[in-house]
Amino acid sequence: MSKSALITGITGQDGSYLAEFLLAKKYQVHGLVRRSSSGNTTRIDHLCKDGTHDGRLDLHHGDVTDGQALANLILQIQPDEIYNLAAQSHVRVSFDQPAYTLQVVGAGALNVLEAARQLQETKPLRLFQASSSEMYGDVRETPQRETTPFCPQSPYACAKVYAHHQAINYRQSFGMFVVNGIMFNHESERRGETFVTRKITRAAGRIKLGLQKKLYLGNLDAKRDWGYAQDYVQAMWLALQHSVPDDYVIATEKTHSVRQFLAAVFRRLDLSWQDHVEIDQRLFRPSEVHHLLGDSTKIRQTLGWQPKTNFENLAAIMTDHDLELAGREVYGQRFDLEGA
Ligand code: NAP
Ligand code: F7E
Repeated sequence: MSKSALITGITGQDGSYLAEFLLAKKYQVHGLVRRSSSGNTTRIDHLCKDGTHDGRLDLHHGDVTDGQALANLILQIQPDEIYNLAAQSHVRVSFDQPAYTLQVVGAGALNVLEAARQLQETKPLRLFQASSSEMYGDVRETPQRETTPFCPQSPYACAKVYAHHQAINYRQSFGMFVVNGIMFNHESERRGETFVTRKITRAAGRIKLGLQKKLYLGNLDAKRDWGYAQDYVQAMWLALQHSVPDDYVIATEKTHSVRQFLAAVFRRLDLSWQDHVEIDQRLFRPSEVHHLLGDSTKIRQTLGWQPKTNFENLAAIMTDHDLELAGREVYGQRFDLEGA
């Protein structure tokens, strides 16, 4: 019998790749989708076409802040696995909407855990909680590993710390199979356009084709351990297939600055970033996380996971994708790098 999984946050970057990954493994996939007055399913629309995946994708309206409805849904669909990816995931925005971020990221995770606990009374299940390298914040050691103390620097990171500890608490108190994946930054051509990597690749493609002139950025000195989202959803799945639940750092073990990402992208398009980038003080954060670098020894040794996509390839994949997107704005059809 095939397994079933519920993905909260299925319309997001990771949720859409995870849905593809699980469908390819013949799972029955359930996705929680927020009601929206305009389309929020663009990343998964290709999975929803009639006849694809033998009807193994079911979407359900819901919201992780609505605990009762969420519990009803989980008891109804009885998933073997739950991936809690739902979040207000933008760190800068969390300073403007701290209480909302706490509701979704913190209380939302608690609602998922509590619903899973109710289901576990009649059926075993496994739960992945999307934890974040932002929890390390003002880092206490480098590289950061599972035992590194947290020092969060934003409302988002504080809420993730809460969810992380609740996940451990449910594992210890109720014997539940709950895994925290402490994921370092991971990007893709599906990354939201206000995160720095995608903001850069979108702008660079448009600048190359004369659609815009300037790109406004904040702190170029921040360093991140950047990986590719498709590699990270494989890690999520692997973590739930292991015999015991545990917490894992998921990272590439390489760090680069925003400036280095910027240079890689503009170089690929034969452009000079210095001609186009302006620093806007409004894009600096009230409190910055300066330098993140993960130590993923545990997941590499225990689960055999390793990332397949390095920093240069990530920048290239995103740059080429967004040049083509800009090309469609100009030509309304497929556009190749060769033609740029
Ligand atoms: P994302 O693209 O921002 O997607 C977030 C998803 O959560 C979207 O599907 C969004 O729905 C949904 N969502 C937001 N509020 C919700 C609510 N109240 N109820 C139900 N769903 C809600 O994020 P991502 O990059 O895929 O990240 C996935 C998870 O990993 C998040 O928990 C994030 O915090 C965490 N994480 C990400 C990274 C990273 O570098 N990407 C690193 C560490 C941890 P809409 O489409 O309707 O907005
Ligand atoms: O910022 C700097 C900014 O917003 C990266 C989320 O997925 O990863 C992500 O959080 C760095 C920061 O991602 C701009 O100050 C400069 O130092 O792309 P970001 P993030 O804050 O690292 C973690 C692991 C998560 O868990 C989160 O959910 O880039 N930066 N100039 C800028 N950042 C943005 N967004 N925009 C700028 O113009």
